[in-house]
Amino acid sequence: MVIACARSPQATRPATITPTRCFPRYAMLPALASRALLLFLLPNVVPAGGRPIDGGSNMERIVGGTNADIKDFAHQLSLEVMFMHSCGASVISETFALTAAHCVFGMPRQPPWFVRLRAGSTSGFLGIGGEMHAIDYVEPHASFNKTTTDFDIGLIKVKRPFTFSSRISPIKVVDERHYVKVGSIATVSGWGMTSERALFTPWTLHSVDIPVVDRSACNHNYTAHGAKISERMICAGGTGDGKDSCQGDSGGPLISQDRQLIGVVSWGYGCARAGFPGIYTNVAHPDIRRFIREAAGV
Ligand code: 4AZ
Repeated sequence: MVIACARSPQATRPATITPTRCFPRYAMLPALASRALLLFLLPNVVPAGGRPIDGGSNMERIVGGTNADIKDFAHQLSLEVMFMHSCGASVISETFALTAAHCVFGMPRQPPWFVRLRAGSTSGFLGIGGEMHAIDYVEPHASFNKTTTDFDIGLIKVKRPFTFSSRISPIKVVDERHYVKVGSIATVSGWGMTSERALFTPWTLHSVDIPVVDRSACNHNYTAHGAKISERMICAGGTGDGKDSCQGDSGGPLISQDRQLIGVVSWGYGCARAGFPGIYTNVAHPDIRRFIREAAGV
């Protein structure tokens, strides 16, 4: 979400460059609450781009994507804080969901009742439907660094197991070191912003196909602006075709063509800017994959 992202602290970056690195969303509760209030007061709000936030099936989703049905993304979850979509997450077992560390960082290990997961629903922002899951505990990776956004992976254990169905089912987590090839197409889904300047996240789940791009080329562009792409990160998109993940997609899944979870939406410089791919946590990296295996048994 736009409101949850802070100016990156690197002093070397020119004043005009402000990558969207997120700090803990939990700290943004008052902003979330006021945004909810605004929505109730303005039922037909139009985001900065001038389009209504919901409507026909041709609406732009994610950035440059299309509407998606939860049945095709039955692993997709919405992490809600105070009844508002906050982050994406993925079902990886009966009791565990995978998300970004920055989505749960700063929360108490056992979060309050109003932090919940919604499963099995296509609608997101102030979502309805599906089943709600109270959270047993959250566990961000111990090495997560909120300045560099390295090790941006976290687990959420639910109190009651997910009831698997056509709308709720686990996604296979890619094996350790089974790195995705540069140039292969991956799919990212979520309820995030449809443009960098949007004010509201959409009602409906959406998805977009993007190519995985070379890390060193990606690092080259980001390094010029004071950010570093570590081996625990995958770059995808940024080809200038207007397709990307954006704020609010964080924590959600990037899956391969053979439907394995290869990435978790993490950060990026704006959304859909040419030369600045979206950055995803590299699930196949041993440090990330081991954490998932040891903490969730998956
Ligand atoms: C975010 O803040 C975010 N364009 C997610 C994805 C991207 C940028 C920011 C990638 O949640």
